[in-house]
Amino acid sequence: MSDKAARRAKFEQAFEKIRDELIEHVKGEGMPDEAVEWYKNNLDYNVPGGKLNRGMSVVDTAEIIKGSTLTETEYFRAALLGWCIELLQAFFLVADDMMDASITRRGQPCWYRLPKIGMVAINDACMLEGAIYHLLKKHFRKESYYADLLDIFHDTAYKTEFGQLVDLITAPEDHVDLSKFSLERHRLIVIYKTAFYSFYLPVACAMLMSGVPYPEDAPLALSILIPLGEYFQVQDDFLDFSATPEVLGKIGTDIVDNKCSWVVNTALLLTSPAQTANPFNPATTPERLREIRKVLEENYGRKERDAKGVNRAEERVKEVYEELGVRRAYEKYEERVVGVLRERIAAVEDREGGLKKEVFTSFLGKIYKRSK
Ligand code: DMA
Ligand code: MG
Ligand code: MG
Ligand code: MG
Repeated sequence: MSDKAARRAKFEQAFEKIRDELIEHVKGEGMPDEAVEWYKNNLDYNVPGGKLNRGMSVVDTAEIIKGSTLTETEYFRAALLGWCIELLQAFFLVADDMMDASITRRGQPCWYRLPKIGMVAINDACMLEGAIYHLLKKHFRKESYYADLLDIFHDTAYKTEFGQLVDLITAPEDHVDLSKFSLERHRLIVIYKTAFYSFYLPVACAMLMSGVPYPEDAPLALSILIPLGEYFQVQDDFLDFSATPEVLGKIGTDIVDNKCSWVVNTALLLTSPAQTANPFNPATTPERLREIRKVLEENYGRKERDAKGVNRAEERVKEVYEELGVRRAYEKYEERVVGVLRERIAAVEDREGGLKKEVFTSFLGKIYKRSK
């Protein structure tokens, strides 16, 4: 087994223990067997099957801060915080898939789409969130930083919900208006809906449990982790259109859902009236760029499917994305943003028992050029 696989297996083992604790607790509350079984299925189906980047980052960061291997007790506490972040993520994803009308997630049908589940998924999502606070109380109640830990989870979840709100209301189902979109609006959405919980939260958890002066070091952490999170969601947007569902584990919905994605914003910039040439495909003359703009306006956010179940409008949008050279635009974006991030990370002064460059390079290494 590779080192990476072994680390994942160890982290997954901690989940078994945490899940059993949660199950024992609901049993102890006297819940009927069918409720216990339902909750167990909810946990098993929605929590452990992802990339686990967020959760494992708590362990990795705690280890980097300490500068040596964690003891078994330290490991379990870091893993527990990591699994709390994975529970938060599961809560958001179960709800997100309902709101985005998604079909698959992590290579299996979205939870709400299982015939037996349906709208109960709303309560199941809430229960995944509830589990976090039960676990934090059980394992961290006596710590001096318990209130800070609660605050950071509450504040981060609230920020994510604001982000989801702006994401959803910028993409009304029945009214496509591409003039509402901009890269500024996109940045706001992705920082709130993704960056705080995916990047800042794991590091904040590791800092708290490691006794790093907090919140004094928070601004430094934020100054790198928020742009890193923005880059991560640009990747998510790009993969939504460009990756195959087999690799990605989910079927992209952004075009049909009228989302203010990085991809459509890039296409809109490349076809703006001010644009006289396209660096990513010189064959697209100014005249052709105007035609492409019209294709986007007429086909983006359309839900109709033909008799074979094919959404032709979505296909047309994908064709013009390819013609515009969005893949090359993305490669250029990625090189530029990673260059800036590397510079910022290089300027971090390593602190004994505190934040170090490696905290950030480890994150960047996990996502650079990712394909899923
Ligand atoms: C996800 O945005 C954000 C949260 C808070 C779940 P998204 O809808 O682009 O995610 P996905 O592509 O995974 O559905
Ligand atoms: Mg979604
Ligand atoms: Mg969404
Ligand atoms: Mg997405």
